[in-house]
Amino acid sequence: MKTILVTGATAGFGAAFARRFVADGHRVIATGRRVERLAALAGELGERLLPVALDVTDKAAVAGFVDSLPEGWRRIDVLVNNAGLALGLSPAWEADLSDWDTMIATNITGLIHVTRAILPGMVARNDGIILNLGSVAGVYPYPGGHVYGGSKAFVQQFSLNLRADLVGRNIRVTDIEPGMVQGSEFSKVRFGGDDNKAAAVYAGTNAMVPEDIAETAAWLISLPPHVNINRIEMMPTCQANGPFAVKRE
Ligand code: NDP
Ligand code: 8X3
Repeated sequence: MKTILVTGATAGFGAAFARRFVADGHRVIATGRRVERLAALAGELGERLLPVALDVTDKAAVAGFVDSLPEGWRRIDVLVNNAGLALGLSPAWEADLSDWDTMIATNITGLIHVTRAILPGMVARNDGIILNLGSVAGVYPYPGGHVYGGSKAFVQQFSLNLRADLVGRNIRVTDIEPGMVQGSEFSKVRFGGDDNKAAAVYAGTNAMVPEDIAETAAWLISLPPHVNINRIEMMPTCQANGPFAVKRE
């Protein structure tokens, strides 16, 4: 049984990770800002789920997070850096700067602060797994992707560089890079709560679902300790990377 910290467990992938890990016999520290969602998850999953409010952009709370946990929960075997968001899809010159700041604060600064808070314990025990949620957006550019894609490219390179520091240690790091996933709140958040715009993103597709990503995470943490998957890129069969954009006169 592993103790698994999941950031952003109040919706989407994070809630699916929590459900899958508990079903597989692990314990989950489920975090996020919406405490009522965490309480509902605890009600659903029982005592192997510990709900703890955590805003990953709150640097002081992140720094004190491990010490704030109840005794018996402080040894974190697996960190799932899942909390993240995209805001807006307008072209860069029209994008809202505060949206850019929020994406950087959450997807980059939040993720590295959480990692920096959890990693020393893993190094001291010479044992641990870190799963970072990157994205195909960190590999393939698309219009309106600008800072979101840039933040996920950071997550990919940060993950690979962590492994460079950790070589020879029993600590694994994987960048999970999903493509189109329906059934989370990702597009609703991106479009400021507009359900119709969010639904249109997935109309007529057979996109992946959060449980597909949870299945992959469950497989990753079940691998023999000497096996590190550096990056894993996932798309539904209805999606592929396209040709270069060429503007012709
Ligand atoms: P959701 O919007 O459904 O879930 C995002 C989660 O992140 C929520 O639980 C939210 O919790 C949490 N979160 C956001 N900001 C913060 C914060 N400041 N502090 C703590 N938690 C925060 O999105 P998904 O489940 O789809 O996305 C999960 C991850 O996967 C993200 O990193 C996303 O970029 C990535 N991803 C998503 C894809 C998709 O198509 N859906 C594809 C590829 C990657 P709360 O608001 O309660 O704090
Ligand atoms: C989410 C996938 O393609 O909407 O990271 O950016 S995409």
